[in-house]
Amino acid sequence: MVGLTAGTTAAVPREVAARPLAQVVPVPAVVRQGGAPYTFGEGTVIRVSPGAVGVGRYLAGLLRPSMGYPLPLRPLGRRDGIVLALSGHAGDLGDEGYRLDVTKQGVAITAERPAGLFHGVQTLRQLLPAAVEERTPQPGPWTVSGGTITDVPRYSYRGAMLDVSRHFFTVAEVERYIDQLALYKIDYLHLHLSDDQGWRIAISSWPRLAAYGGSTEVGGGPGGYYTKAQYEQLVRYAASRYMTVVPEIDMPAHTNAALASYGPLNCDGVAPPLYTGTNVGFSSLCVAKAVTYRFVVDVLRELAALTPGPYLHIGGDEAHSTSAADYTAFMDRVQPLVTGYGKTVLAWHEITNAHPVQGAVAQYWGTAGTEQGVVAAAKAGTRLVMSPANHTYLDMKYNPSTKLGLSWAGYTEVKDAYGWDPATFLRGAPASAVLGVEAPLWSETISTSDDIGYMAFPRLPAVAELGWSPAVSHDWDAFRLRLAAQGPRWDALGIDYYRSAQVPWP
Ligand code: TNX
Repeated sequence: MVGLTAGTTAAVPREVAARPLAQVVPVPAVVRQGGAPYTFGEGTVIRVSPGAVGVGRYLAGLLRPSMGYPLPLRPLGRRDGIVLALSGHAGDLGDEGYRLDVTKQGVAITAERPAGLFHGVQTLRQLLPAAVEERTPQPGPWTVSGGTITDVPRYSYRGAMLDVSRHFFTVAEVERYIDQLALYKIDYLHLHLSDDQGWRIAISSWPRLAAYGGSTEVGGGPGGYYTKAQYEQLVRYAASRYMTVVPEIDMPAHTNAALASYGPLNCDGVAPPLYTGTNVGFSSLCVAKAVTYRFVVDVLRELAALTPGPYLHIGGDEAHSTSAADYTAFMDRVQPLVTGYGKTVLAWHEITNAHPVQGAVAQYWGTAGTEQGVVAAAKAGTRLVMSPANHTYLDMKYNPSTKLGLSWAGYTEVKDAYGWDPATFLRGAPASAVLGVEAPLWSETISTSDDIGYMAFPRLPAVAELGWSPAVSHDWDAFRLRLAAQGPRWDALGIDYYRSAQVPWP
């Protein structure tokens, strides 16, 4: 169905037939292929309900440069062209589901909420030829197969994490990743804002955190940090893609950048030097000192005020330099501060060694799936975001010759990223405890947008599909074919993806 057409100079092969409606990642829940296809033209309009203007503008912005059509926005009326309609009543589609109907007259996307329309638009985008992603006029034709898709997510939390601490990423670089994630219906962006190597968010009451603690990164580069205005810009940009930012301040370990910025935070009162290496587990806040909690209160208060989303992530991982008693005391004292600011506690799964507060969410990053403390906490009501490192860690090397990345959790090919079930991975934990999945990208070895693209693609779409598509649709042989069809799209988007030999790229 994809063929090279003589005379096409574009790098993207011209597609000569409309693709099947199921050739989408994540695969939709229900697909009924049939009936006449729709072909965009000079006269195609985008009809929107009043609540769908934003999504309509976004769709027009995606399609106009490559199609070269005016695609004006119009109010709902005749059901021709592209229709983005909010149903206005609660039903089976929920907060994020959508229905997409393709007939000879047009493409109608219906949802209960704008987020559902937005996800439907991503499906429509993937049903169009890859050349639609180019930013200059392309030949077309722009045809979508006839039929109906009804689609709802398996999990409400489908996250991606970017570590902006080990290497700093600019607002533009993060926004670029947000756009790439949106294509796969990711709805949470977890920003790892602090670690030993850098503090990346301005805190007014403790200004040296960013000004000094943010002044370097792994390898000794200049680092950087987000001003409050820049962070708010990221939050807004993510929201425009129906994505919620989850900010993380990692505590009590992974805190060298803070400890270097303020001597009094150290038990001996002496600030250590900034750190630009890649070891973990050597730093700890001073659990016994009162100033530690003044610091935590100020940081969480300012971060909560900047963050409209429900979660504050407080880290809690790899506290190898904090005694078990201190760890428990610290986590138990800090969690109520988070809830006191009206936020839900999210933390790495070691929090289950302390006492997770009511409503807390533990992010599981183990590899074995047998950690009994986490299982017990899940049985007692702690909810789980699943990020098993040997399946979802986008910083793991694909194979021994991958230039970027680490390998402590094993080499992770795309088949490994796809080959697990979030509901059963942690054996003995109730499936109902699982809130969703997340693919973290740690950045010890990652420093550019190209690096992000290479490590995230094609594995991020694999994890995204586990988070969105129904468990019964899980099928590696079908997935790899759908994934293969994404390759030309990534080429058009300028994503330097890993051309895994496991995938039959066109
Ligand atoms: C473990 S997983 C870490 C990070 C590292 C990562 C590298 C977790 C919660 N902590 O500090 O960056 O491994 O893969």
